Amino acid sequence: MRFDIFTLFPEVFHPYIDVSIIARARERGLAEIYLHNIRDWTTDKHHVVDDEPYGGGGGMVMKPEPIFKAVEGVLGSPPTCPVILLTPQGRPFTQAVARELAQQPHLALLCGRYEGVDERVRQHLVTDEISIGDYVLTGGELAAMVVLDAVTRLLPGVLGDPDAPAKDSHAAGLLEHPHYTRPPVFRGWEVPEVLRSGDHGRIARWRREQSLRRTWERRPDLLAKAELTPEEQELIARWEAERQREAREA
Ligand code: 9D3
Repeated sequence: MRFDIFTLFPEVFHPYIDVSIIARARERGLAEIYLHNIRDWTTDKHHVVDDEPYGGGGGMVMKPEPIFKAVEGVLGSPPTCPVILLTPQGRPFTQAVARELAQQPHLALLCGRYEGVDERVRQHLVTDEISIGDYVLTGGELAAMVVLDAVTRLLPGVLGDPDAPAKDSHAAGLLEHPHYTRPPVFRGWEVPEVLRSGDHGRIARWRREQSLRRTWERRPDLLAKAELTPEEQELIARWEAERQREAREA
C-alpha cells in the first residue's frame, strides 16, 4: 500500500515510521510512505503557506495554492486515490474505518495546521475527512500517524500472526482480559491460579468473563453492540442486580 503524506512538518514522522511495525512493513515492501513538505510547493519569495481569514477573527488559514500544487503535483489532477484531510470536523476514526482504508492500494493524507485549510481545499481536492477523537491537537500530523499505524498493521503480512487483526479487542467488540507473564509472584502479587492451571477450557471461560466484566465496567457502550450468549447476558444481569443492591444499601 502506498501513502503520500502532505504536511508542513515531514520531519516529525520519521521517529515513528523509522521504527515500529511501520518500519518493518516498509522494509518488507508492504507499505511505501512518501512525505511531502507543502512549503516546497510555494512559489513566492518567502514561501508563505498561511494567510489571514476573510471576515476577520483570530488565527491563520492554510492557503489553497501550495496545497493544490503539492497534491496535484505528486498525484496528478485530479488524484485517483482518496485524499483524506485530518481535521477535527472529520468523521470519527474507528477500527471499521481503518479496515475500510486498508482495502485501498493508495491513500493521500493531508495534515492541516493553524485554524485549518481554505474551504476550497475541502470542496475540490479532499474526498474524505477524518478526526481521531474529541480533543484538541495542534495539527493533523499526529492524527495522520494514528491512521497510518492502524491501517498499516491490517495489511496482509505485516503482523506475524495473520489472524491477529481478527482477535483485536475492538474488532471483537469487547475489551481484552488481563494479561500476565513471569514471574508467577512479583512483590507478593500472584498471577491468578486459573492461568497456571493448564486447563484451557477454564482459562478461556475466565478470560471471557474478565473481558465481559471490564467492558461492562468501563465501556458499556461497547457491550450494547456485542454479540453475547444467553449465559453471558445472564451473567451481566446478575452484575446489574448486584450493582442495584449495592446502590440501595449505600
Ligand atoms: C478555534 C477553534 N480551533 C482551535 C481550538 C479549532 C481547531 C483547529 C485546528 C482545533 C484543532 C486544530 C488542529 N487539529 C487537527 O488538525 C486535527 C485533530 C484534532 O485536533 N483532534 C482530533 N482529530 C484531529 S485530526 C486533525
